[in-house]
Order: sequence, then structure tokens, then C-alpha cells
Amino acid sequence: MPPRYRMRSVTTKLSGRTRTSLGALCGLLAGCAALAVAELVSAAVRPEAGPVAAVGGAAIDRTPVTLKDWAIRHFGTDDKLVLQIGILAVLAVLALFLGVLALRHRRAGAAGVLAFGVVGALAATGRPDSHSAVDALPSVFGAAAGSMLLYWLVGRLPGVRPGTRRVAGDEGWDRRAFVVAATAAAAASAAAGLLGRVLNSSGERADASRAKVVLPRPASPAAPVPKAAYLQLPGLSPLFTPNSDFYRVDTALIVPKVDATTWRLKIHGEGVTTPRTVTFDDLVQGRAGELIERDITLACVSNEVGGPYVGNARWIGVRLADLLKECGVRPPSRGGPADQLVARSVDGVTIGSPVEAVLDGRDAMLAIGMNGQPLPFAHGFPVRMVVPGLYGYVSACKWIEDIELTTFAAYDAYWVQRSWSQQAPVKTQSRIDTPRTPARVKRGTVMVAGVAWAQHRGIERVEVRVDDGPWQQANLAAQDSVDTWRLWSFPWQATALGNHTLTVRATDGTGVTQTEERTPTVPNGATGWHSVGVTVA
Ligand SMILES: Nc1nc2c(c(=O)[nH]1)N[C@H]1C(S)=C(S)[C@@H](COP(=O)(O)O)O[C@H]1N2
Ligand SMILES: [Mo]
Repeated sequence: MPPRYRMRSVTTKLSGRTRTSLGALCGLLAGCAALAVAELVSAAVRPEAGPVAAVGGAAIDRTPVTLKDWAIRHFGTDDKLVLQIGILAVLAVLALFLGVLALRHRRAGAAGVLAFGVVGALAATGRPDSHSAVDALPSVFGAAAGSMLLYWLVGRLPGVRPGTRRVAGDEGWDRRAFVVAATAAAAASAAAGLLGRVLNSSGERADASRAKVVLPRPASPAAPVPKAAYLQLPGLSPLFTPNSDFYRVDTALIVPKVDATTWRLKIHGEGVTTPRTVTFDDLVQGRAGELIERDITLACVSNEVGGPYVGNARWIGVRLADLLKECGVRPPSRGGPADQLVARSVDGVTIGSPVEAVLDGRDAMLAIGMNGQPLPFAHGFPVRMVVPGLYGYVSACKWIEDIELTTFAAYDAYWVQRSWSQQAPVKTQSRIDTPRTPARVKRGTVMVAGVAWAQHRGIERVEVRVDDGPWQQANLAAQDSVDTWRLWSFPWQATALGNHTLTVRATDGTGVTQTEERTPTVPNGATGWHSVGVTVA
């Protein structure tokens, strides 16, 4: 090319690189517009039908158990945030790509955006909690908006239409017009997205219904907690875990906000002679069974030895056995045909518990109160199940709306379909809360303290070992109930300087000491002794 021509072309046309950047920008703007419109439309449909929530939910359901376990371990309750950021990052890259593609093939770029709409729509309508094709609308409207915007914006750039030769001053490239259009698109997207967010997170009816809940006085209050059950030491978990600190494990990208006034729980299935639908008021008024108040420690099967996914709360709820007996349910040991109780939550997750355990006299309940408050939304408002002695994934269904009596042979619940065991009693465990690896302590008396749990069996003994020394009895705080964890402490005479390993083990109320053998969390809970490394200086 002669130099003169090139110079001229630079002033009249965009350089290749600038064009590519502007194309990518158009793609990004179109992607943002698509998500913003989808968010806004999902506020009219339901928040869970938004494409990011739907694709994220589908991803969670399909995540291999090893990866999920890894994510929970590394990101904890932030695993969902990380997933959403990941989805948005992938979408951003694809949007940039589609924008560049649209520079050459305007229709192809626009069609690409529509294709993502199809993916979102399929994900949204394929969710277990989707009951209507309306769930496709956020993705459809979002993709349509994004697609049109991309087509139109790229059309403002010069040299787009193939075969159109352009000369200076006659190429439709009006820089200012483009900047105005792009800015307007960005502003409109931000406004729509923000409005959608606000509407989606409000759940006004649910908020209002929760604010109106007055927890009833339980007919059967919790036994008074012995003063000696409390133990306060720096770094040691309190006997009761405040709701705000209580661990959270579930598959919900968007915490379901259920309106208690329209909430219903259906009980039906094999051996149910009188199927029943109960309301929140039935529970509060004690019409569905006796109201009980109990202290119960909840533990997650994904908790590793020494891990944080265990907490203790005071629950108020209806004794589940009362309600089931009213419906005609008998335990298998008394000839009942169903051995599995499948609880289903509003978001489609199912949790299967042994009918025998629920009816064996333990305090299995439909909980409505947690530590003196209505259940927090994240912990299952308005109603969840709690069954002492079983891991959460086989007992503690949050946002429960359906109970079906069936058999273990006939149905695998959500987590069981993902390689966890059908039945999983809590394994005896103990944890050192303080000191925590990598700890440096001063020579002298060091307070070692922690918690130990073996729900429904109780804790009889906790022992601590320093390095390879003998096991020494820890001081046990009094037991609140067999269903709660027990706090313990051990004053260690740390005289020898250098590195030491502290190890703890517990013995449950049946006299069985927790095994040293290390097993992973999958398929039914980790075993092994918890150790911490300490340097005495
Ligand atoms: N609907 C629903 N209920 C659920 C779950 C879930 O994913 N969805 N997770 C279960 C698991 S694995 C555990 S350990 C407990 C955790 O209860 P929390 O989040 O209130 O601590 O809830 C259980 N109930
Ligand atoms: Mo769990």
C-alpha cells in the first residue's frame, strides 16, 4: 500500500485494533443489557428464573461430589458467590468474542447472543422448582434485548456492512453518536439491572410474614440448661451458636423467601391413611402436634475433622411424630409400609430420613424457631425439619413444603443421587477450638478447649494427648442434652519449648471411642482425630 493511502485510511477509517476493541465493547454492552433485562423480567416472573441463577443451579446439581466438597472446603459459604462470579466471567469473555464476531458477521453475532438465551431458558425451565414455561421469559427477553443492541450498535461502526465501500465522510461513522448510543445503553442496563436486583431481593410478603411471627410458648419447654454446661474461654465456641454465626450449607443460589401466610405442608404417601395439608398457623397454634422446645446440635456430613460445619441452637417446633401418627403413619418395625420419609423443599431439593428414627421417640421436629427467633430465611423460614442424631443432608430439610412417605428402595433423595449414603447417623467427633494451628503460645499453662458431639448418644469423655504422650482426661462442661455438643477444656502444662501436636478424641454415651482411622466426608461423614500444631516459645 502506498504510504499516502495508508495515512488517509487512518484518518477516515478506524484502525483494525480500534475496530476490534469497539466491537468487543459492543459485545460487552450487549451482554450487560441482556443480563439486566433478564434480571428485571425475572423480578416479574420469579428471581430463581433468572439465567445466571438457573445456569448456576443447574451447575450445582451437576457438580461432581469431589469438586463440590472441594468448593465447600475452600470457599465455604462463599462457594456460591465464587460460582456466580465464574459464570459472569465466562459470559463476559463470550460477549467480547461475539462483539468481535459481529464486526464481520453482524447477524452471526446477534444470533450468538440469542443462542445464550436458549441455554438460559432451557436451564430455567429445567430446574426442579420450575413449574411453568414462564420461567423461560427472563432469558428470552434478555437475549432479545442483547441481540438487538449488538446488531444496532455494531451497525454504528464504520465498514461493517460487507460490500459497502465507504469513503471519508460517507461511512456512517459518527464518533459522537456512537459514544452517546453506547453510554445510553450502559446507563439503561445499569438502571434495569439495579431495579431488577432491588425487586428480586425484596420478597416483601415473605419479609412481612416473618416480621409478624410471634413464637408460641412451647407446651414442652426445654429442660433448664445446667449452669455448668456453659464454658467461656477465648477462642472456644459458645454453647449456643448465634444465628448470624450458624454455618449454612445448601444448594440455593438465591435464598428462597417464602411467605408464611400462604405456606402449606402436604403429608402423603405410602401408609398415610389420612393425608393432610397443614398451614403455618396450624403449627404455631399447636394444631399439628405438640409444640416442643429443644437444644439440638446440627452437623453437616461435609464437615471435615476439625471443620466449622456444626452448630448448636435452641429450636421450637412441632413434634413430627405427633403429626405423622395423626396421618396414620406407622414405623416399619410396627408394620408400616414406608421406611423413608422424603421431605421436599420449595427449591426442589429432597432429603430422605428413616421413618423409624423419626418415630422412635427422639425429638424430631418441624422447627419454626431458632434461638428465640423465627427461622432466618437462610436457615429455612418458615419451617424446616430437625432430627437429632442425623446429618443435615438426611434430616434437616429447609423451606420444607412436602413430606412423602415412601421406601429407600423406591427413591434416592438429592444428595443420595450424588453419591452420598442413603442413611447417615452423625459420627462421634471432637474439635480443638483453641489453640488453633499455627499457634504460638507462651511457656506455662495453656488452656486447650473445644467441643465434642455425638448427637442422640451424648458425650461421656474427652481426652487430650500431647505429642505421643498418654491420653489425659479433659474437663467436661456439664451436658445440656444428649442431642447437644459438649464443651471441654484441658489446662496443658506447656513446659518443653518447641513444636508440639495436640490431639483430641471423644467417647460417646454408649462407651464407644471415636476412631483414629481417617475417612473422607464422602459418603457418610469423616472420621479421625483432630490435631493442632503448637509452638511453645
Ligand atoms: N432445602 C434444603 N435443605 C437443606 C439443604 C439444602 O441444600 N436444601 N442442605 C442440608 C444440609 S447438607 C445441611 S448440613 C443442613 C444445614 O442447615 P443450615 O444451613 O441451617 O446450617 O441443611 C440441610 N437442609
Ligand atoms: Mo450437609
